[in-house]
Amino acid sequence: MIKVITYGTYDLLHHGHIRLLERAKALGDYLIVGVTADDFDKTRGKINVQQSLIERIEAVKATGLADEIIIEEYEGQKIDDIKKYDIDIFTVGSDWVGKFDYLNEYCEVVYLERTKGISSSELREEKRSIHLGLVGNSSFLNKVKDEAEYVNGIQISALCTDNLNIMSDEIKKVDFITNDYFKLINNVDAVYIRSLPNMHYDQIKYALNNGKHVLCESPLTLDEKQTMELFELAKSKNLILMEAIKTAYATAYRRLLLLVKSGKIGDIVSVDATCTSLKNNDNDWPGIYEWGPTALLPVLQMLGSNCKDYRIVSHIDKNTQLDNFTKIDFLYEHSVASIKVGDGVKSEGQLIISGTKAYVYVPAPWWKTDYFEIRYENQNNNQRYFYRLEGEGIRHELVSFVKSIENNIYLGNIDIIVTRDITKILNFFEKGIYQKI
Ligand code: C2G
Repeated sequence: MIKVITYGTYDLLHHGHIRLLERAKALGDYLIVGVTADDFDKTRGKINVQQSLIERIEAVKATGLADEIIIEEYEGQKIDDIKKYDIDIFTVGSDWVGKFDYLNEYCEVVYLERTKGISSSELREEKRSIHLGLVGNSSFLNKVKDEAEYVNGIQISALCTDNLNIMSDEIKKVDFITNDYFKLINNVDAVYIRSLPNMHYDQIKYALNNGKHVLCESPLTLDEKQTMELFELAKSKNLILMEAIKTAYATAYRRLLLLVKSGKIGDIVSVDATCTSLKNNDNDWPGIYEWGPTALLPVLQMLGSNCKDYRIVSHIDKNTQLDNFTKIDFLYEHSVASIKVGDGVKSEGQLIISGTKAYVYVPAPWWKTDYFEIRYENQNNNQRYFYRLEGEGIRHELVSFVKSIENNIYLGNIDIIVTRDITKILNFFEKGIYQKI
């Protein structure tokens, strides 16, 4: 019996895929199809896959061409599979010609002519393209513009800023540039807001009242009630309101969150996150807004919202009278947490999650990490995880925003309760409920 194997994402299955599978099947007597896992696709740069792994497996199964379906999860798995399944022929489309010659050492390699005129990415692009407007005075908008180039279904078509001189030449090519937010709103389908936190509430409310989806940097607002009011408004208008914290969309961070919540390190007893930078420009907002939401993310996503007590201590800059370093301690029923954040003090930007069986160590800068370790008492059992991260998570965040709009359901990685609690904690700050040193 001649056994054939082939691999693919098989997103939005089309006749090009089916022709490949038919010809692969004809090469032998038994065909195994390896369908790529979501994380594996992300690490190899395919971030726009529309369908889940299960949907893609079901579609391949429905063709009736595969005698067996497996999941491709890591680089190099093909060699393991060829040995494990005693494969005679590996085949793939001619768009990969040459890339898998190394498999000749293990089996015959056959490249089949790719079917012209059809591809999953073209099918994805055919979906309505969402016109996104960027709002704010931060050079970070240049990064968002660059990242959007990797995302199917969205195009940056407008910019609202008072600070055009720090914007890139690329971003200045957009169709519509203004410093008038209300004019911008009439020219887009959705907005990405990175303005001062105290402007968010009014800007989000106006956008939603004009039928626009919103992706807004955290904190969404500075008042818990306002945050919940905006989510209600978005829901009533069938619009997407999504908080932007790019770390939540970094593959490594997502995986460590899932591992920890699955009990991998036992009961979580402590979460300790540090994020600091030295002011890259004279923000006239409290330093806690720069890093507070990011540092709060693992605390709230791992320990939840039933914190019994907080202690907020801030180091105040003598000149600006603003906090340039803040430490917040949290007391939960059976755990503690602490965050140290600052936009005027340097410290070790690591994340440590302490558990009853092991602990997670994420090296600095943990908030854009592609790597973490799970460390045990017996160091021989330590495990290292690596997930390539392109673009600090911004492109994945934009993909999530687009998918939410296209599917008309919130598919973001940050629960509304977490967004609410970030607002609540920062509101303590707004009200001055913190100790100054
Ligand atoms: N294909 C084809 N004709 C097309 C599109 C795709 O013959 N018009 C083939 C591809 O060459 C591949 C298979 O169909 O052999 C699945 O294509 P994709 O889902 O795009 O997956 P891809 O990333 O190309 O998978 O490691 C090998 C890769 O996983 C191949």
